[in-house]
Amino acid sequence: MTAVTYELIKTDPRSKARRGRVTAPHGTIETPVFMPVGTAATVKAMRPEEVKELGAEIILSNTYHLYLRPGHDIVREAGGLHKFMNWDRPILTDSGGFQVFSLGDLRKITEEGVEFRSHIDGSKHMLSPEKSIEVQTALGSDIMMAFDECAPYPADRSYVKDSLERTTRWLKRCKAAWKDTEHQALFGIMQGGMYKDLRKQSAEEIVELDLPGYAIGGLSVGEPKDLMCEVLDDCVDHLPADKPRYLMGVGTPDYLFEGVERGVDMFDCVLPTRIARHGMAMTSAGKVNIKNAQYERDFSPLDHQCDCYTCRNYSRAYLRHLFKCNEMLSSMLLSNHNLHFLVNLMKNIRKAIEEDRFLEYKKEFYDKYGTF
Ligand code: PRF
Ligand code: ZN
Repeated sequence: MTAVTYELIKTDPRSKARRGRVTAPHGTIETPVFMPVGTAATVKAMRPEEVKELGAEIILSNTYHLYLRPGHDIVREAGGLHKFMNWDRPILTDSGGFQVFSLGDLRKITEEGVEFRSHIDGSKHMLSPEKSIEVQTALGSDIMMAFDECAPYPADRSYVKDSLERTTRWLKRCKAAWKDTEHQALFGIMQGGMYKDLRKQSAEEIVELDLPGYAIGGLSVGEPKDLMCEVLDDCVDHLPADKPRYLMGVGTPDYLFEGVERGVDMFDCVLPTRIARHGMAMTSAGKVNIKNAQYERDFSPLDHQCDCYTCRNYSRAYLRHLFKCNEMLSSMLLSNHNLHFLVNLMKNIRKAIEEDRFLEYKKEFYDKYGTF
C-alpha cells in the first residue's frame, strides 16, 4: 500500500474543475482543498482544536523552519510533528527549497544542494535533497515535498532550463532517499517558469518517476494574473488525471477559483492568517479593514453570511477595539474567521462541482467579492 491515494469523484462538464478525495495515513481530505499554513508547527494564533473545528482537513508545515528551530531531532524525540503539535489529521511539509531561495544573499546553489545562513542567528547550513528528506522523515508528515528550486520571475530561459533540470536530478535523489513509502508520500514539483515548453519538459521528467502526487511550483511569484492562468492551464494538461495536483503558495479567493477551474486539487497560502494579524478580514462582500473608523460603532458581525465562532459572538466594533489596543485576541478571532472563510469557500466550491454549477458559482462570487 502507498501512503497516499487519490480518488477522482467527478469532473465538471464545462471546465477542468474536479471533485476528488485524497486518502493519507492521518485521514481523508476532500478536494479541492485549502490547507492552512502552520510554518513553525503552529497555525499562528490558533489552537489545533479550533483549526479542526472550522473544518480544516490538512495543514502545511515547513522543513526549513523546523530544521532550524527546534531541530528535527527534537521533533523526532517528541514522537513526530503530529504528536509534538497536537494535530492528528494529515500534515504536508514543504521541502525548504522555496524558503531557502527566499533568503537572497544568504544562500548559494550548487549541484549538491543549497548552502545558506540561518535567518535567525546567521549560522551556516546545507539543505540538499537527502537532508530535506531526512528532516521530513523525522517530522513524520503524511506528504513530503521534493527539494526543488523555484526560479524567480522574470528569469532567462537558459537559467530556467538549467534550474528545472537540476530540480529533476534533485527529485531523483529525493526519491532514492524516501524509505517509508507506506507511511509517508513524496510529491514531485514541476518548475519551468513561464516557458510552456519547459513546463512540459519538467512535467514529463517528473511524471516518469511515478510519484503519488505532483505539485506546480514557480507560479504566483510576481507574474501578472493573466500570465499565471495561461501557464497553469497548460501545466495541468501535462499531469496525470489519477494523481492529486497541488498549486504551491496560492490561496487568495480569486486565485482559488482560477486554480480549481484549471484542475488543481490542493492549495496553501499564508495570506488568511497573515492579513488577520494586520487587521484585515475576507468576507462575502469583499475585504474589510477592521482599523477603519467606520466600524467604531458597527455592532454587526464581520460577515453576515458567516457562521464562524468570531461572527457568531463578536461585533466589528469590538474587533476594531481589540486591534486598536494591540490585544492578542484580535489576531486570534480574525485568523479564525479568515481560515473559516477559505475552508468554507472550498466546501462551497466542492458542492458546486458536484451540482454542475461551478462556473455559475465562480461568477456569483466574483460579482460580490471582486478580486483580492
Ligand atoms: N516550491 C516549493 N514551495 C513553494 C513554491 C515552489 O515553487 C511556491 C511558489 N509559488 C510556493 N511554495 N517547494
Ligand atoms: Zn466569520
